[in-house]
Amino acid sequence: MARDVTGLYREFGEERLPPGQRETSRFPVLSKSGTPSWNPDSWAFEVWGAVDEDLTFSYDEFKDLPAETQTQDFHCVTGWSKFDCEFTGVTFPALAEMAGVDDEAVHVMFHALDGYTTNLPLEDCMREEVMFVYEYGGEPLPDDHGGPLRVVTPHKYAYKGAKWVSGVEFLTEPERGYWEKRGYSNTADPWNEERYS
Ligand SMILES: Nc1nc2c(c(=O)[nH]1)N[C@H]1C(S)=C(S)[C@@H](COP(=O)(O)O)O[C@H]1N2
Ligand SMILES: [Mo]
Repeated sequence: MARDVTGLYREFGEERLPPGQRETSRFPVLSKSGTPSWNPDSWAFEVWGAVDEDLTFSYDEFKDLPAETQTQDFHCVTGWSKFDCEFTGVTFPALAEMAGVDDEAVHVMFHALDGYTTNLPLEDCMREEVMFVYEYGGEPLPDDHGGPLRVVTPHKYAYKGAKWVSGVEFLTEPERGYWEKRGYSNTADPWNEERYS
């Protein structure tokens, strides 16, 4: 059973569709460069930085972790939103619990196979809706949408969700990721239209 978290907009605004967004039933692909290839035998996902224990998972190991399925909305900073996406994966708080986050950790950097990075304050990550996703609609996540593993951040514009995520770094100081260094908003609240900075 999917957990429906599409009501989270009530924390941020009156309307489910954030201002300036248009609803689409398509699922467009947006990437800074092409879709990187990955080898299921050597692919690894790593957790490091301000944690008790660095972690490494193979694809099979990651898929054996306790998972859940959520129905979420998806908001792209370029103006389209897709409602009711069904994502399966591991929640950020569950992963943080496994690693044991240090008291000094305040920020998170997500790293991806295409060289992309994106950052969020730790408290914006410690939400059940922030997930490491490997299935979309009950099928393996398509490569164009970030397969084998991507992050989703339904309370933020989607550039905060790294496709092809290869690692999570816990930081003791804020840092900026790829688009955050290039003029996209560091905070990215769709209901406050924090698109550019
Ligand atoms: N690794 C990586 N993740 C990324 C990007 C990227 O270029 N590389 N683009 C971001 C942007 S700007 C958006 S809008 C979403 C798009 O996700 P989609 O292609 O599944 O729609 O992925 C985000 N995550
Ligand atoms: Mo985007």
